[in-house]
Amino acid sequence: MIAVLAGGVGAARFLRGLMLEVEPQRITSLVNTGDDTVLHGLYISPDLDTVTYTLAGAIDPERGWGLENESWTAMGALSRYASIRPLNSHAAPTWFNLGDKDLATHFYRTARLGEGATLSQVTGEISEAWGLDLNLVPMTNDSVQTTIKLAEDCAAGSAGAEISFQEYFVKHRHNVAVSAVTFVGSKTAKPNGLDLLASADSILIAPSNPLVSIAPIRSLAGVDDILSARRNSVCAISPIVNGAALKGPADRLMSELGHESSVVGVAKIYAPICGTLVIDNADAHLASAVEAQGMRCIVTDTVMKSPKVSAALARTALEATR
Ligand code: FO1
Repeated sequence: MIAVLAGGVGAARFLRGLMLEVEPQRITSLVNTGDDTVLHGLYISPDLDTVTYTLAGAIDPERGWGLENESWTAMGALSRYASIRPLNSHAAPTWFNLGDKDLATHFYRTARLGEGATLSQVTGEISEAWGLDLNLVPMTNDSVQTTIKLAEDCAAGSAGAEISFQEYFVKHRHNVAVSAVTFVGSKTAKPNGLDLLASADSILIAPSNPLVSIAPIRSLAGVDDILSARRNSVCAISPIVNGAALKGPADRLMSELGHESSVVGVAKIYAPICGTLVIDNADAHLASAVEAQGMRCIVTDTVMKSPKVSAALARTALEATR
């Protein structure tokens, strides 16, 4: 079995490549749920949705989230209520966009959770409905909320405030200074997939944000212990290329939270739990600095412009764990 620790877009593209290399039934991906949110009473699981829609070939390729050929009639109709809601009400939020077809996923997930199903069960059902053969597993069935503390000098008018990940990412377009990230609930949440991590032939860490996509999974009890004990079977792909994130705020967050925004910064974060770091050709000159962190370093093309590049990257990562 192959275990993959995953966030959103980068992980989805990586998994698409991995599925070209090995039978999907052999892959189990533990997906971050720290980004999950409840809006309009609907339980939304953005990373699980992004992975599911991408692997089903239904993701909107431009946005990298939500469904292609989407319509937005329900969101448009919501603005009628957003304009009259009382000042202290949070009803009818229009800053988080839910497409008409996408709503069906959140309706189904919410209804099934309401019937007492676990998030794992519902995730399996949604995955089956989209025809996926790999095993998608939420990192936990319990509530873990990635919470962002805004810096004191933050320009957003809410300096020092603690906000949800989606408020940070979508409402503020991750364009605000951050002083801390916490995973509320992670100490008591029961992790999924510990047995799998203990027994998998290979454990791959997808090119996802180390601080807000992979760190929530690592924050769960026992996960880092298993990974560090199995370090030689763990291979990560750096989401930072040439000092920058290909998508999202990983580079900015790394700097703001005291890490070097480079493959060396990524190596320092992963060195205790991971034997090999795969970095892009653009960072070849930093390979020895990565190895100085006590990791093996592999240099290759990590920019997943096509399924072919993703597949080659997945093959490289797999070979590193053998
Ligand atoms: N990302 C945005 O930038 N804007 C949105 O309005 C938005 C809506 C949305 C709805 C459902 C869903 O599953 C994902 C959605 N995302 C949106 C993406 C998502 O919030 C982020 O990409 C992840 O949380 C970061 O991994």
